[in-house]
Amino acid sequence: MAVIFSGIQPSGELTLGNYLGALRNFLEYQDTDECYYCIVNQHAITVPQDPKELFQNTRNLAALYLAVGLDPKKVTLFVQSEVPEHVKLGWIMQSISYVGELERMTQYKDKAQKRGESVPTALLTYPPLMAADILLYGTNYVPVGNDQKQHMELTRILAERFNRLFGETFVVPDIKIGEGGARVMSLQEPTKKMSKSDENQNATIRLLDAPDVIVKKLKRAQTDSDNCVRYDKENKPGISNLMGIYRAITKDSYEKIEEMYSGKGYGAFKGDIADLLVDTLKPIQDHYNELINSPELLDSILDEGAAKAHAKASEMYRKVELAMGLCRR
Ligand code: AQP
Repeated sequence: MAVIFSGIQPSGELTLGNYLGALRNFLEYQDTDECYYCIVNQHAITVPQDPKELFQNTRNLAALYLAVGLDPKKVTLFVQSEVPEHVKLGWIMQSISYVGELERMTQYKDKAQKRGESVPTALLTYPPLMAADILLYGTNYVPVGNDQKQHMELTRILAERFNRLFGETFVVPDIKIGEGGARVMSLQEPTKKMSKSDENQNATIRLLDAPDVIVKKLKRAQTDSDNCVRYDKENKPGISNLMGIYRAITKDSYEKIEEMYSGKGYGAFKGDIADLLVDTLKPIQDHYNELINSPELLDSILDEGAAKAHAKASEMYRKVELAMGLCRR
């Protein structure tokens, strides 16, 4: 039985990218493996958050984890800030990380650029905290979207570095990018990834978007002018992104999609993707609405999850303290 860990930030309403790249793939492991799924609220504060929104988004994300089908009897679902070992090990991971390697992270460069002069230090030290999240549980596999590949490589480097410096302590984890988990791109700027914190509402499909909103956003999605459904990421990024979404849901090959829409134009294709998304998201939305109205149930699941995660994480943290001499006895 492998140990699986992954997390999502409660930094806004989840997108189709979060679903296809991460959340959907979490389900694959719950029947066979030891799974830890985390709401990484301490990562969310690496950029400014409104406290009331963060509080609400944390609960909403817990409800969404369950709404897609995660079973709290099978997986450990918890909030990062409720298990103090995450930041404790995060600090230790910072002590073995180099500023240069953190500055090279694409996510840091992208997000720092948007903050001008006021770049929070935590934005730079996000990857050591992510490494801590993963390494605390003896994780073998981390199901994430392809955008997290660089952070995962750094996690592996930090685990190996620690083991070399202080003796064999951490399992060196592998990334698992699910089928169809390739990057989902913005509907408005298809060379940029779809992100839940994007302020342009037309750029993202949100998991809780109403059917008419999904139809409208797809109609407005950027494409090119030749009206031919053909996969060409380089020259036709908009339609290729929509084809990627279609393929991730139906599992149809690009060749098959091209054949099906030959001579039909973008309008028909966009209409069919809208229908497909509405049908895919409807059961998740219905289940979500039930759960979000059951606060006591959500709290008891998260309380139990935090207790289980803490028990496991504190064992690993103790090993780390002993290995580093960071204790009296
Ligand atoms: N566009 C995407 N395509 C595929 N996978 C994606 N993920 C995010 N966007 C896409 C995957 O979703 C998981 C959750 O990521 P996160 O919330 O920890 O941070 P993120 O990658 O920075 O996601 P966002 O939506 O872009 O959040 P913000 O806007 O707050 O930074 C990860 O597994 C990620 O790979």
